[in-house]
Amino acid sequence: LTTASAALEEPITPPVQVSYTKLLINGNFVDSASGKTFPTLDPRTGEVIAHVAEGDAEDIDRAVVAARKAFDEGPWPKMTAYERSRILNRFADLIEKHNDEIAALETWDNGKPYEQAALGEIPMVARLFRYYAGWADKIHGLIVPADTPHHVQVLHEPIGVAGQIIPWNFPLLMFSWKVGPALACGNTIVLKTAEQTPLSALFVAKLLHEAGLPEGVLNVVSGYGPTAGAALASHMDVDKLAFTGSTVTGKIVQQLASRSNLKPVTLELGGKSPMIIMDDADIDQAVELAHFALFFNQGQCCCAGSRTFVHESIYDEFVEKAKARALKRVVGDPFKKGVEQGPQIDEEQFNKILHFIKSGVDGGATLVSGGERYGDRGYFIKPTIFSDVKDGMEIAKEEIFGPVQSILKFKDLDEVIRRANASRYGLAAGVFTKSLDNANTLTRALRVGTVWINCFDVFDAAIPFGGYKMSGYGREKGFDSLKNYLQIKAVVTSLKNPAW
Ligand code: TXE
Repeated sequence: LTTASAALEEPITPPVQVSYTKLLINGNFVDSASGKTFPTLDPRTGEVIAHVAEGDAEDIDRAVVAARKAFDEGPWPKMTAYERSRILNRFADLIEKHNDEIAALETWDNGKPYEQAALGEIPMVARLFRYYAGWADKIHGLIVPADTPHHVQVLHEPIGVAGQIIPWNFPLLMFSWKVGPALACGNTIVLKTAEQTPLSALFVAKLLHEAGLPEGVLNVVSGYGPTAGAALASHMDVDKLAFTGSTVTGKIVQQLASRSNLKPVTLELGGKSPMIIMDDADIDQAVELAHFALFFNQGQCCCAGSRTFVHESIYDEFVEKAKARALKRVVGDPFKKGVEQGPQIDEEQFNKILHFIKSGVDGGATLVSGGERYGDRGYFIKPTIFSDVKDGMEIAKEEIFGPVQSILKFKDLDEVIRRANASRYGLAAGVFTKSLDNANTLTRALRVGTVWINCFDVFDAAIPFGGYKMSGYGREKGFDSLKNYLQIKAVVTSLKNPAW
């Protein structure tokens, strides 16, 4: 069960320096109130990249005070929408200018392949800010007809100070999904990054200020969840909370929000997304797509196609080909050209994944490839495949969040619909078929926020993304995301002369 490798020799020196490690509060980089720092690690080796200021409740409070002032006194919410739009566009220009540097920082802190960051994610971040720059001056209310002699306006106003908590799997992309729409609507923000990946957000937040963002509008606090994150979720002066992370923590932040000031919450949580391969599929293409759906980003995607359902008539051939593809997957130093898979984010996730692999073996699934760590340092795991996976097994129910593909067999459409929906999650699904009828039936029957037909992981700035069931609620990206950051005010004016 060996794996193609780009050999883990000495790690390549990242072509970037760490410039910012302090908290960004009110437009300035400052130490944490406690003076404490925490290390952020290189997942290739487990070595320290930098020590970063560790924010906690007191720093969150300082950041909220700054965001509150910037909201209440302006100029940000009072500026013309066009001027806000121009600042967001200038920010997108600066991201493009620094694309490779930002990508290197992201790879260093997160472990994702540099090519993926430089050619895919960072350009998408710039695109997303342009998309929301385009919305800034097109957010407007309504005039609605009433039964009585009144002139009725519905105003769409910014919601106020937004608290945003993001994870480590796509640090800057998650930054953009949260910050883009919130700024376009005229809100101010306190953002808490994930403790594993604090670096890239600090770098781009500086660029956003260079683009003309007034001080206090975006405050970035690095720190841990139970301290800084919990303080943000329970702060009485935060008007809205947006969270991406695990379902367990999503429940906690929702409770904190309701126990404090009832701030509205949107949650983007875990998943166990089905990837359904019908019997009419081109097997080679299906294998490649299902491989991508699961292994992309080291398997660390909330929407990973982590239950590969394959029709019984093509099952054996599919498993053989999936194995061949997994064995060819190039694992190694993510800065090296051609590397498809870098390390997992940290030791905790690494151990969690190895636990699930053991559980798959103990539970009776057939280990087809991988199944162990790769190399002898850092957090690399061999691309792993299980066949003969049954619905009741832990690996078929829980979010593994790693490079572990579970292949399940099905007989007919009704059966696969029932089994695909028998999950407490409902984030996404993939469907691979040449039949329009199969595609239409599955699309309507699957209880998920996104259905990808003959594709997977297509993330356009304009396409809404979010979950059904315990994958959360609210949508990010697209027009729908703006609704998370707007208040609605009805203005009813008595008409003196209704006829006119
Ligand atoms: O998540 P957490 P973790 C899933 C995935 C992964 C698992 C655990 O299955 O293996 O979650 O990862 C902050 N109050 N996803 O532990 O805890 C935390 O600091 C407020 C899916 O990293 O949810 C970080 O900023 N905030 C996922 C963020 O929450 C708290 C992406 C996410 O951390 C907090 C990541 C608290 N009490 C993991 N505790 C996706 N949906 O894409 C933690 N945080």
